[in-house]
Amino acid sequence: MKITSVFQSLLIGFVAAATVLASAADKKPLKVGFAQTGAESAWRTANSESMKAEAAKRGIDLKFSDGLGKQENQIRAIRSFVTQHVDAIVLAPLVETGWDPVLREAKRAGIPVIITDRTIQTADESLYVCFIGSDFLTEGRMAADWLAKKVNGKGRIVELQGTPGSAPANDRRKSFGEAIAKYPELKIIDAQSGDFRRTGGKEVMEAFIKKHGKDIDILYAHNDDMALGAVQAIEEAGLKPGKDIVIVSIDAVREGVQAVVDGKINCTVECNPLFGPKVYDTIQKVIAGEKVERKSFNKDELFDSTNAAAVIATRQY
Ligand code: GYE
Repeated sequence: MKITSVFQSLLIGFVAAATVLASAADKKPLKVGFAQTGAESAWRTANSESMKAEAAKRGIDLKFSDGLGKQENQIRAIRSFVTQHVDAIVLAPLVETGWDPVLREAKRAGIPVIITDRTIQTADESLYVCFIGSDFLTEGRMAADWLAKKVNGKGRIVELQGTPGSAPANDRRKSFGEAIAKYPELKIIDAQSGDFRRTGGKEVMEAFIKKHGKDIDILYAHNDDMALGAVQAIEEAGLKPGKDIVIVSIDAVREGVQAVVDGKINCTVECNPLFGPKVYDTIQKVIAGEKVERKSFNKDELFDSTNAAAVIATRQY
C-alpha cells in the first residue's frame, strides 16, 4: 500500500467515525426547560400535563419548573436552565412585564426562548423566537358579544378578574369592557381579582354579594375555576347560579362545560391548553434552523346551552 492510500483510508475511517459520533450526538435527547406559572387552575393542570406527556412521547428530556405563582421563581428557573445548557427554554409568563434581563441572559447563552400561553411586553422583540397560545382579546370579546345578546344589552355586571398584571387578565378585561361599552345599559358595577383560583372566586363573590345584594344580574369571570367558586358562593347565599345571576366565563375546562350542561354557568369561551405538540414541533424547527410563525394562536370555540351537552363526553381537559 502506498503511503497516500494509507492516509486516504485513515481519512475515510476518520470521517466515518466522526459521522457516527455526530449522529449519536443528534440522537441525544433534546433538553428543554419549561418555566410554568404554577398550578392555579384546571386549565393550568391540563397545560402542564400536555407539555409533560408530549415530551415523554417524543423522548424529550423536559426540565419542568413550577413557579408556584411567583415571577421570581420563574426567573430563577430560567437562570438554572441557562446553567444547565438546555437546547431551548419555554416560558409561560405569570405577568406581562419584567422579563427582559433574564431573557437577555438566555439570548447571550444562545438558547432560544419560546413564549407560550401568555404574552409579554418587552423593549426588545428579539429576546424570544415566537409565541404560542390563545388570543385573549378575542375571548373577552366573544364573552361580551354572547352576553349582550343573552341579556338584551341590559344588566349590572360584577367581574372576577385573573391574576393582576397577567396577559389574560389584562386582555380579557380590556376587550370585554370595550365590547360592552356599546350598550349603555350594560354596566360593570364592581371588579376584583380572584387570582384565577376557585377559592379566590368564591371569596370575592361572597364579598360582591354582601356589598351589592340583589343588584347583581351578571357575573363575568376570567376563568372557569373562579366561576365555579362563585357558583358555590351564589348557592350558599340562597340564589340560583345561571338563573338569578347569568354567568359567563372563559376556559371551557370539563367542569366548566359540565356546569353549562347543568345550567349553572350560562356560557364558557374555550381557551385550549393542549399545545404541547405544537410547542415541541416549533422547538424542533427552530433548532433545525427552519423559520417559524412569530405568533401562533389556537382556535377557540364557545359553549352554551345549545352545544355543551354534545361535547361533554369527548372533552379532553
Ligand atoms: O385561562 C386560567 C389560567 O393563562 C390562559 O391561566 C391562561 C389562564 C387560564 O389560570 O385558567
